[in-house]
Amino acid sequence: MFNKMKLWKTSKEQDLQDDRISQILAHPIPEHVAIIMDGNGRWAKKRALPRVAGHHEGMKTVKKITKAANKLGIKTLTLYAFSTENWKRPKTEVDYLMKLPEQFLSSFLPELIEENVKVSTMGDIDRLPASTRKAVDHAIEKTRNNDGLILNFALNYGSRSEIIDAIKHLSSDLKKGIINEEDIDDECFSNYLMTDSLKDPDLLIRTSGEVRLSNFMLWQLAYTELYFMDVLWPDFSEEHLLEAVESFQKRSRRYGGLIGEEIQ
Ligand code: V07
Repeated sequence: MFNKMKLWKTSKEQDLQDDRISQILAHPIPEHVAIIMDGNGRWAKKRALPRVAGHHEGMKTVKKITKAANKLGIKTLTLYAFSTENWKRPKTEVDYLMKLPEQFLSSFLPELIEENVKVSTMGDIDRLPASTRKAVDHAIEKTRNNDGLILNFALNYGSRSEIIDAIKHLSSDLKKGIINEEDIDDECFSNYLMTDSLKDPDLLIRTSGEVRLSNFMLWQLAYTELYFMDVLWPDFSEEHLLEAVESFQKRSRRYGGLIGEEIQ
């Protein structure tokens, strides 16, 4: 129990962590890491707290992991913050979730600007409450020219509807003669998705022990390394991120030259 509650590291522990990071930095880092941040409700339940307390703690973890990802030189961090399915939750919980982007940004935007982080979103954000949209649009605008870590929030996102929208848009472009049937291939189709400007994730992490994709980036995850962890999202720490990145590095070393050939 005491160990769990420890909030700081001794200088020896810090040195060990720094060595571990140096080792990691000596090998290829996944450029795009996507995370399904699961287990917030369960974290709260274990403590007899309301579910929203878990979401709030989860938001604090987002800040911590953004800093850690930036430190590692990860180029894009995509976080599944709100799915199209999440509207089915009780109204009080949805209302609380919709306030989290504002809360997060009111305390953290100056640091994001300072750290050269660029905020972006994917999903239908027009359906979010006006105040949430306003805060998110403001953050996107303020970080527009930053060229460091891309912090990409999936908000009101669902992968199947993303694919259907892409097909509708593509078939309309076909009818208009903007593209020809012969032009349609993986790359062409990818340009119609919400991730058109991003490379596909190299590593997907899902916390909380569920081994499912839950309608998240189905097209983009075709060749991604998947890493499922038992830890609940509010308990997810920099060490857990390092563990996932180390596992990614071991797997890519093992496949060696095969990536892009037989294995895929
Ligand atoms: C949300 C906290 C993390 C765990 C998962 C669910 C709850 C950060 C944001 C956010 C979104 C956009 C933005 C800045 C911050 C957020 C929602 C939920 C809806 F520009 N955390 N977080 N948004 N949770």
